[in-house]
Amino acid sequence: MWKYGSSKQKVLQELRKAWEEDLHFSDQRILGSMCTEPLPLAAEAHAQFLEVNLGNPAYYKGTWRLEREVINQLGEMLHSRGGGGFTISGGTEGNITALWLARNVTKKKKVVYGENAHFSVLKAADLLGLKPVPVGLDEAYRIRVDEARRKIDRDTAAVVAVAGTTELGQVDPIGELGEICQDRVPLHVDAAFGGFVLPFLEEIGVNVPPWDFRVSGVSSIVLDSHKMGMATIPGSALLVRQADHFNKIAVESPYLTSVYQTSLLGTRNSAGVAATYAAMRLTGREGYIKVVRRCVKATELIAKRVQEAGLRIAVKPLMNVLGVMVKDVGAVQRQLEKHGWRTSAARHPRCLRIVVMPHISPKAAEAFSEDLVECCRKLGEI
Ligand code: 0PR
Repeated sequence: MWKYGSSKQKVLQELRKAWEEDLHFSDQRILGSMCTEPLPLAAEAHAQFLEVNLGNPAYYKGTWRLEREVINQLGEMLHSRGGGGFTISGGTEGNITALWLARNVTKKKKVVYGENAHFSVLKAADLLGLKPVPVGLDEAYRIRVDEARRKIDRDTAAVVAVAGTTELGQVDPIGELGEICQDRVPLHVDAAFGGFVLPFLEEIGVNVPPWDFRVSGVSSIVLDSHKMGMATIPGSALLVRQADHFNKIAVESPYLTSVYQTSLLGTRNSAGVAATYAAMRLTGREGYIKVVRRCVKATELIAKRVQEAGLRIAVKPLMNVLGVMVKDVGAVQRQLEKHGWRTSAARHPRCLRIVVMPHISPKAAEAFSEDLVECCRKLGEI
């Protein structure tokens, strides 16, 4: 493959072929992904900053300023007062870094998390040598506070709660967990998905349970701009209440323009930072409110249609993730795929998982619910 170079035209043809084999959000058929089509301006910004490496910040003062502005804006949105943070590649890096910090600050050995947590928490535990301590879920698939209270002990390095669970978009009882953890154990909030949804739901007047830095026990929050932020992949941020904690993961980086590096990654994605900045500046709070409102409305429409047809939903959706209870999830997914729809499956509870991202128009949501009901009828689910 590599012996001789090819013509530009040939390479472009090969790329085109691969692109055509992929699915595309713009076809409005994907309801099984937490990502979406990035805003065109975000894509433009991404392309403009391809060579930048924030791992060597003094070379890139402009991009570094964009990063600071993104972090400050997000900090304000999450009611952080004087904390710190930096941009990262996604929820996985955020969860790993937050638990790395917690382990080094506390020097303890266990991580307590709900069975609704994203699997990246298990990756982090494995990498960091932390013992995973899972906690069961309540009837709404949120972490059980009483069980968590019992399982948090003097060896606990961190508790992980989720604001916008991957499977159902639920928010753990973070207010109550915060009271338990306060001044005792770091409480990390995984808002990879919910971070760009919950602040705007709150502004619409939805009763959102407390989850951000207003809960005084919360030590860190991760939120992804490459999900509901409509920026490019990889886009995310880790915010912490106490910036000096970063010293606990600092490594000397003598040949770079910074003396210490406190990020997991060395060469750091920076195009995603410019894209996040562009998406946030262009959209603004009002814009995100509109997007969130539209996605939640479409989710509610699907929930209504399937319930009218006699199907049960896992739990009333708070955000744009919906679980539909069917006996044979795989069979329903395969049938939907024949109509071109891509969905996914959840485990807690076992159900069809539908994520209604900004690329799904109200019309597409309507068409999807009709096909879903029809497929379920055909398969004897209703
Ligand atoms: N935390 C939560 C709550 C998440 O939902 C996710 C990803 C992560 C952490 C990890 O984030 P990164 O994947 O950015 O590191 N949730 C989705 C999932 O695993 C990600 C996804 C996105 C899946 C697009 C499929 C897809 O097409 O289900």
